[in-house]
Amino acid sequence: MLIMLFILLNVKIILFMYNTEVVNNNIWVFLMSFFVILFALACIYSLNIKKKHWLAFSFYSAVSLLMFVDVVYYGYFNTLPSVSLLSQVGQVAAVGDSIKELISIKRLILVLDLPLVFIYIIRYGKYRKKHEKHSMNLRVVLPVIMLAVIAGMFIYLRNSDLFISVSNQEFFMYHVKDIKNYFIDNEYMEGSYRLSKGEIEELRERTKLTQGKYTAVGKGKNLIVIQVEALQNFPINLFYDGQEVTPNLNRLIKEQGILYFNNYYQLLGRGNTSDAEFVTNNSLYPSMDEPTYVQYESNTFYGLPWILRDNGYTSWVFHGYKKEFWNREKAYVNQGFQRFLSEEDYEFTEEEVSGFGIIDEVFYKQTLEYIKELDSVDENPFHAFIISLTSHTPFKMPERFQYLDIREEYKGTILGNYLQAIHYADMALGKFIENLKEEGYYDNSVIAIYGDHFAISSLDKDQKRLMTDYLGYEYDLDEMMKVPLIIHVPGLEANETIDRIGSQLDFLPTILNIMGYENEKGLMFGRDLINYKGENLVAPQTYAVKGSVITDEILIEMSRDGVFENSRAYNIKTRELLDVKEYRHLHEKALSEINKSDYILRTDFLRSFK
Ligand code: GP9
Ligand code: MN
Repeated sequence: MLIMLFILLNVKIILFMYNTEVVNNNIWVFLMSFFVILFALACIYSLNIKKKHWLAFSFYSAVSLLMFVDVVYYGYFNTLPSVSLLSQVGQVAAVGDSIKELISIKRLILVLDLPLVFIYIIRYGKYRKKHEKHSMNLRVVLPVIMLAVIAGMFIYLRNSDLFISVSNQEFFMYHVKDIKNYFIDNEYMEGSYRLSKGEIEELRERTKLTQGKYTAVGKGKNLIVIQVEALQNFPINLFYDGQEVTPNLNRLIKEQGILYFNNYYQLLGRGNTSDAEFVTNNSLYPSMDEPTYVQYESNTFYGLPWILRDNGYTSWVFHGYKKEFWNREKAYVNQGFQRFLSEEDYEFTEEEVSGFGIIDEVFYKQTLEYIKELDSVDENPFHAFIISLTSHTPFKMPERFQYLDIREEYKGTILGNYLQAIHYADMALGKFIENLKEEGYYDNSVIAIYGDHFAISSLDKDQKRLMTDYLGYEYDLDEMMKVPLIIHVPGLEANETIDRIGSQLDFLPTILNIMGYENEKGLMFGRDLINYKGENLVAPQTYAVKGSVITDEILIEMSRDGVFENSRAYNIKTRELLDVKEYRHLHEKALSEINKSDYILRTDFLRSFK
């Protein structure tokens, strides 16, 4: 029976490696898993207990289930999960639809056999035991030999440059390392990484408001920021069989007073939508341990809501879903929002719900009423941060909200569904902007609209193929992570498309320049995309592993195994592959920026910063 489990587990190692796209040092990765399993089963075999078949089955089930969780998580985030995420399991039910999409047979197969093995053990477990009467010596010697082999391999890897690569990819080593980091990393970080005086000064300089193009054009105006769920850049100006996918946004982009940033990227950590919010409002990198709103709920922040409040504004946030989700309700307090209008503040019928929550049309309509209330708080301008929801993965809109004619071949595909969903989101947003105009808010408010993150993954082979076929060019990480940023500035006599590279990290300095307010008590890692003269970079940590970089010219996709030399670099415009070694300085710059920002979060630096 143990032999059967041993064989099955080896098959599962291969499935795990396939699903998690192990690309480097495969033999080492396999051998390590192989010997750890052999060691565990040998230990069980050597025990002198009656129910050892159940112990073996428990081990087998635990490994199978964890592998399954790993590959499902990998399917979405392109990285293995960390134990620190256990605090987030409560959110699983809410994202049920998204998870269902990920449970394909190539992943499910890791656990499908468990009931069969269970039945097999009930029937034959006891019987097999009689045949396992080997000598005591063998029982002891076998685990000891295995342990020696594992120790030997470990020491060899430790002393070679294979260690990082293998430990980032191999099932057991990854989880042991992750648990170790979880318990002792904090101490390590605080003790060993410090921001030097020079670095703090450089950040302080970076954070200052300098007079430049469009500075303070929006001063004294309201600020309405709309974060649109899963709005990518590719649907902008796209026609599907002659049908305009986002007609309202396209029309808006052409109006006077519009700045359209068409090379703008998402920058997420573990908290998806909520990290897009966090990064946008604070110009700090998101945490990679837990959603930033959870891990640093009670830190001191000095982002957009606080800065505007210090300039007389009242700052409210609106989102049509449960207030506890992503820990928003608690986190918003230290983010600086004075009131959070969540699902419970909206009225809706069952018909007015799609997928995740209240449909955008109903949400925006009632939000407008709340905005009137916000406007009447005092004579000063207001700040409204609005987070939409309907265009959420898997984008399955009820028939009554599907307005596009989708060709048979795309019906039911993620692209077909997404086009319908984003078309609906655009329609609802268009109505909202019309209503803002009617109520007189359009002319006295700066309005910023951007997407929180991607909708269709270039890391999923099927989705990548579908998108590449449809778009007619390779759908790669750069197109996947690109979201539009559109800023309407009343009184601005220009219409400009700004195509320099930037990300959500750059939103705060960019909008502060337009609004004309200085960040006096915080630090910002982003750049004002209108005035910054130097070379900007985008340093993602999810979907592309930490250490990846995007600049105006190139994209470095850090290797899955964490070894820089194994990474891929290509020219964004020509797609020509480049020698990654030439770009180490960019990679190091990205790491250093992330680490500095991380230090600020971990030490709650802004609490005592002056
Ligand atoms: C839920 C919404 C969706 O409130 O923000 O979150 P996501 O699943 O995109 O992170
Ligand atoms: Mn989202």
